[in-house]
Amino acid sequence: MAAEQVDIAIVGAGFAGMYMLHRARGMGLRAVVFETGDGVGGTWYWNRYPGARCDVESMEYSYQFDDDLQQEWSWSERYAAQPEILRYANHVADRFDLKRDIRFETKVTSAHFDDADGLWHVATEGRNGAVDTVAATHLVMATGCLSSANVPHFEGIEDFEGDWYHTGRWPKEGVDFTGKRVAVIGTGSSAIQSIPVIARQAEHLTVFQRTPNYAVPAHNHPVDPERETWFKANYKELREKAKQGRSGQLYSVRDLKWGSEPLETAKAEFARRWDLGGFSYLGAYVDLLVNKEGNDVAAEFVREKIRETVKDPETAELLCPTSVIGCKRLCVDIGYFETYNRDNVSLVDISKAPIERLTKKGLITGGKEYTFDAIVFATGFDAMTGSLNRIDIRGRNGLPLVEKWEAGPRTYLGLTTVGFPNLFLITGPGSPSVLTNMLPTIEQHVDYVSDIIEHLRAHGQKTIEPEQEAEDAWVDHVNAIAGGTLYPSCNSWYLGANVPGKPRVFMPYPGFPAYVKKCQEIAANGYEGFRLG
Ligand code: NA7
Repeated sequence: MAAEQVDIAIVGAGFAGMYMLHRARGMGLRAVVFETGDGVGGTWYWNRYPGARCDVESMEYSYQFDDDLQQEWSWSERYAAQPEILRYANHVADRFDLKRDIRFETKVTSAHFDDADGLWHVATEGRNGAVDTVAATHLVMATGCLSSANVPHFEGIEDFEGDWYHTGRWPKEGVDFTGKRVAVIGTGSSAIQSIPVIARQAEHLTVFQRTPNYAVPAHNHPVDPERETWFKANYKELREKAKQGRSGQLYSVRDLKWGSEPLETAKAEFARRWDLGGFSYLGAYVDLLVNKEGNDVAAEFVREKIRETVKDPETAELLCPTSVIGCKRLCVDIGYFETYNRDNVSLVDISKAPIERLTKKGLITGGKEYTFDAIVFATGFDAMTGSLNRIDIRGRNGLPLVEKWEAGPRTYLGLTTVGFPNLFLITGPGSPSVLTNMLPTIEQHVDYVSDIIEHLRAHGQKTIEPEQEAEDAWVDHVNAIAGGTLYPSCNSWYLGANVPGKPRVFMPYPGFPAYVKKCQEIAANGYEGFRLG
């Protein structure tokens, strides 16, 4: 029997996959979405750990493609918690009747481009191991930037008799830590969000820290109804304004360079922004991720706050990061540093003595065994390329994507890659993606892909892929821009430095909103840099 054929196969039913499906239907195309989970939501489906919350303000972290949708939905808090975001994802899926074209519990195992028929042949594994294939003209990878859990290969993990969890694969039914001795490994954003919540439940919580992280307060609160009304009345203008911002968000980034004000004024500005809460802290000066001197002052301000908050001076010092602030994504916390003042919380520095192995009862570091009932790996993700590389994707002449990307991802605009016709990466490496508010960035990419597909159809063309020269130039450009910043100075997941053996390449493009302008220019010039066939 001939394989089912569709116009677009979409991998992933998070915010990107859902919107792509909606747009595809709007163009009258036959589209199908494959999703490993049994529901929509992507990142917000998997990351159910206690305290999981978005670090972008909820009034901005939503779709804007449909005004009725944004008018009817109400967020309850300044920063929405995971269950509310998941409810929103389901609301959107139901409102636009998306689920009927989403194949849940269906994992894409391979996607091969066939030069002979010009189609993508997508193999899937569904419920009870049922295998299937679908042929598609276009393949859209809406697989998310932080979807592929990074569980370190600790020796002895199979010996551990307690329970262990990864924050990015949290059990749906939740976990009750009451009366338990719990370990959290990692101090990234997921740990910083979950530690205060787990500490309130557990009998004792031990945090194993390899690198301390900067966190600024969320000052979270219920959404003020008056502000909501104002926001909704002005949504159009506010969304437009946000698109002009460095990260696609409304918080103010002053058009002032470090050094343009006296030091005391600068410190007062950091204090003001600390009181506002959230990412606006790094908007005090436009060049804080370029100017080391300014960055040092911004960083020291946070360290002072940590020393003021954490009563035990030794613990406080261990919690003080020394790297560039903002080099790793800034964390937005609710009571994180205060948690270390609790009697049932202790911090173990593993920067010099890594975890040697897991044991039946716990783990060993620095020659000492620590025993636990449960271990939480808050160890992050194989970001941006992990979920693509875990699928056997092959382009022209059977070239595997992992092989092409052996020394790091190579794309044109973070959207397409030479040798893989009609393959589109939503918020892929080489696009601003994780350095921005993901929802508008997703919409921009999906709209762009939709325009490309319409263009192809209108011109009777079947395939699109970048020119080698355009891709090389884009990769060089991304590297040059990132190289001119302080981003490459630390071991962040932006660089792939958190996954042993992963090539060290700065993956997101620090250039929003210029990126959008560039995309528009390319389209206006008849998709310059692309080969249409
Ligand atoms: P992150 O930010 O990658 O944090 C992972 C943490 O786990 C970080 O502190 C790591 O230390 C630590 N880690 C990773 N591997 C190990 C091993 N083998 N031993 C000890 N510690 C380890 O992931 P998150 O999930 O917290 O956040 C990801 C993003 O989600 C975040 O930026 C927000 O955008 C939302 P390291 O710093 O590498 O020394």
